[in-house]
Amino acid sequence: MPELIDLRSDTVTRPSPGMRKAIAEAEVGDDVHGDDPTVNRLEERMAELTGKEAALFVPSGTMGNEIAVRVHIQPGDCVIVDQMAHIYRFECGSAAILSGAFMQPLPGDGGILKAEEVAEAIQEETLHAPGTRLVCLENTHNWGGGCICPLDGMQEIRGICSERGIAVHLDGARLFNASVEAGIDIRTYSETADSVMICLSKGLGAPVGSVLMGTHSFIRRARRFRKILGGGMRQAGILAAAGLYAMDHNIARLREDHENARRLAAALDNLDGLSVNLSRTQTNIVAVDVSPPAHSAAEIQDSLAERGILFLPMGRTKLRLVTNLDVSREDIDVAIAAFQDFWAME
Ligand code: TLP
Repeated sequence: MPELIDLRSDTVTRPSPGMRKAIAEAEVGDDVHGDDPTVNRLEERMAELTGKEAALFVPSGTMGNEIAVRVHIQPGDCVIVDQMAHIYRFECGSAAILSGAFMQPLPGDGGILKAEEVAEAIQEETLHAPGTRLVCLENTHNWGGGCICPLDGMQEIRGICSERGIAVHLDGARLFNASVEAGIDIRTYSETADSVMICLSKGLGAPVGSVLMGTHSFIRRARRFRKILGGGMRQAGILAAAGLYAMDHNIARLREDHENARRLAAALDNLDGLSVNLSRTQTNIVAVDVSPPAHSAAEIQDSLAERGILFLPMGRTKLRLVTNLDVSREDIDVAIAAFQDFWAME
């Protein structure tokens, strides 16, 4: 079996020796009592970076998003999302289960919500209809192939929502990727939302952890919901230390992942029966359309796995390959050669 090249997600990375050293040396305390100095440092740094008043370290992006929904709305309130949003599609329906959210998915444009669509969809609460309380944005957009939401569109949505007293939450699982690629700082993106969730365990390579930011009162309530969900961690400084190390070492290098993704995308787009929207391949996700009659997505996935190249299907007719910290430029060339080899066997 050749050595595996794992493109299933950017969540698959393993902590580097430097990160493991930071973990080993972390100062810790009981974070449920607010006593963990490393967690406190991470939360302060993330609040500062996003320009928000406060932050909360959570075990996962899903928990960060779902706590945000729970704090922003009351059961039965309407939440506007794009129809392929992670919060809507890939969090097991938690917004309905945990918050009683009435989700209103909009078509968007490949994952990006359009301001006019949002303005049209907002509804006032009446005797019969639920009222819109929250709009959720996602940047970069996972299902949209890692595409970056244009800042002006986000600002426009924020403006519409502010006028109508509606909160905005930003799922920034990969906001660092957007920031590095677009040259727009995290604070500017964060100004377009009341709350922001950012993952440290995706492109940044930390093993665990995401951070939720908002006002002091928002984070106070979020802390309570984290406890309700069983997400109150104790000596979590060992995890926060990995996050701090990741922020010190792994942000600027995200560009390498983006270049690798573009290289891979261009090569796969050249193969018969595969196509990639190259203009949308802006960060570290390559979303590949598989058109019949060549091969099914599942067949390609299985055959490439036999050659040591791992990735996941995205529905029945798409593949998703995610470049990451543990995949080098040479690995990308090996992956490209494996695809070409499989195609040549036709
Ligand atoms: N996404 C995972 C899978 O769940 C699909 C991945 O491999 O990409 N927001 C966005 C935009 C995400 O892509 C993810 C994870 C999350 C939130 C949730 O983060 P975790 O996995 O930490 O709960």
